[in-house]
Amino acid sequence: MTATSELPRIHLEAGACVIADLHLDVGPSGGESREFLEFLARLRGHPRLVILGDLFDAWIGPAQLELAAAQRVVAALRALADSGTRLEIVHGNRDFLLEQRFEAASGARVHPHGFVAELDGGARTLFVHGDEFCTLDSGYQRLKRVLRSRPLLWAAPRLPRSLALGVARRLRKASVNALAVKPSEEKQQQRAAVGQWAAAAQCSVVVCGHAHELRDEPVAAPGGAQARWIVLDAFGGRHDLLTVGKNGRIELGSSAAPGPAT
Ligand SMILES: [Mn+2]
Repeated sequence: MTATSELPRIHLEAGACVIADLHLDVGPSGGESREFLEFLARLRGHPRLVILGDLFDAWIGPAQLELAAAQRVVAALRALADSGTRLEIVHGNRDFLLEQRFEAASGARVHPHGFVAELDGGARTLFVHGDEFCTLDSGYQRLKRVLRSRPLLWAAPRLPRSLALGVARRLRKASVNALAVKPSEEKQQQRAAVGQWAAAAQCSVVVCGHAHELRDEPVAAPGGAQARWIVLDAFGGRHDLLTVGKNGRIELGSSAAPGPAT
């Protein structure tokens, strides 16, 4: 578990929007990402956009920036950032190689482990991708530690481009196959882990993605406290958008209608 005291703190103002799990294919045969680009156009005037991980279905490092499908998305993010909307992007388990060169090109800030948000007059809220809570899947957690270890994070951007793209293609195939079957209990997010994170971060609300399916329910935190646990639908689902309203109110809605900027 990441030391929650080291997570960055961000003030999320009224009008801030949060989405997750777009899984855009920005590989050599990647598409237009049209729904996402249209959503970005609707967001003009909003103070901030948070993307809670897995924006891309695979990101191999800076070499990805050379591909046309990636350039389209990065340029659209840049245009939104230049218009005054701040962009905060959390690593998912599929795009954890997003780094400084992506930040420089897109105008987004990347937060590898999530962040703690302070809402106007509202609750301290923890924003993470959500794979942290799959604590019974020990094979996955072990792999995650290796994949995000310093030597591998150093080596990944230095792989020959053709090799890296091959890896990305195979990752994508594995992901499409994995989405077709409902994960077993041990691969799912564990309520107890959500409660522990909420308590450790001193947050009364936890927002994440990763499971691709809406949840909005109470969880027990150690010490008898309760927290609210929200999982957003994957982008394109009915409840794929969280908006911060007046006085830090959390509103769930659809990316098809993001509502007014404040
Ligand atoms: Mn994920």
